[in-house]
Amino acid sequence: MRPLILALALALAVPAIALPASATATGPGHGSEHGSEHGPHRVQDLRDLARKLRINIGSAVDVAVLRAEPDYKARLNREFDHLTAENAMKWESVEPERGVYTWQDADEVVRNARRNGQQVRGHTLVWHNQLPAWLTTGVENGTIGATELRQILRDHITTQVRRYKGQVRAWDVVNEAFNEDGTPRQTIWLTHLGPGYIADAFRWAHRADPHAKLYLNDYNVEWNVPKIEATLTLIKQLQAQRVPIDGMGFQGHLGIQYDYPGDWANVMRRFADLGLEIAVTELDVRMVLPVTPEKLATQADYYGRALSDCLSVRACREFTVWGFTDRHSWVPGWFDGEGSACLLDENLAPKPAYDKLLTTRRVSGR
Ligand code: 9MR
Repeated sequence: MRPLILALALALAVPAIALPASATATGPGHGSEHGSEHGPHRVQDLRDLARKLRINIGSAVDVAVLRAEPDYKARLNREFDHLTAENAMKWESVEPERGVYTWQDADEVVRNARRNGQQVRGHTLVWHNQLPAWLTTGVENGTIGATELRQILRDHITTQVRRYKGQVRAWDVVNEAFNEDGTPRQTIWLTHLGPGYIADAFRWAHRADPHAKLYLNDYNVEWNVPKIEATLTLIKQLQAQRVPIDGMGFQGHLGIQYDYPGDWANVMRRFADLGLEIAVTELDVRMVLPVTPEKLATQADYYGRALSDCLSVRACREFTVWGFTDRHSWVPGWFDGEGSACLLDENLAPKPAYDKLLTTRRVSGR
């Protein structure tokens, strides 16, 4: 190849992966100079929206799909500026055998984010689900006692947070610590280490990456009063002990068969008033199948309200959905007869909820 042609080929190849796709999606064909909804000010996609709203808009990523489906990958990178590994950073994924670390999938998420100018939420360090069998069995049969378990948890947090130091913006340090009635969830952590495991986890994570934002994350905190109060009380206790906690994550697994959590913005504000950063970390809005235009309209309303609620609280700076296409969503596998929870359908066509988000604007105060 002659040098000029080689240089041209390189120039064409490199920016294609280095630039967010939205940056290349302007120009002829994408809006005219005449203004209106088709004009240059029209919001092009979710990344464009995120820039205009000055928040991050993210999605959970399924790494196997990221590798296997180019249209999924292209769309993810075009629409989102923040990523969460749906499963790849969970303990059973990164250390399936004791001392044997399998970072490939988690690395892939971080690498994809670096190449596409996306930030990362690390999910999750301390949880009761998706623990490796060697750990749960060892605790059950007594071969792993409390002292060793504490050491194992400390090593896990330190190793994982250090590995991604400077590359993970925010960590879900402790996930789903409470029951629906506000009592602490009886996990192996609480049972064997006592309630101090939460403060320990935040301190260990902070030592491993002092700049990462450290979050408590949970579901139903959008509306469930006992859970809200218990979580607020815990955070105040942690702050009184100078535990480095930075944020509260609201998962936001909603369904249109239930009322929209109308008090959500106020709840976010109560956490923000404690000085915390706020994130919507796992939003999806499921419905009882079959899909109808009416249900899609209601779903669009829920997505739009969730974004508006986040925007109405200055501290809310990340809005992440738990998957962006109905082709790959956890919902049908978990809720019999329910589905269609995402912004795009199986063919990656935008649903009304997607269009609703694009038209959402900032409210006063930000
Ligand atoms: O979406 C995840 C699904 O693929 C897993 O099978 C499941 C196992 O527990 O976890 C799902 O993600 C959960 C997240 O990690 C924590 N909040 C609830 C999410 C949906 O169950």
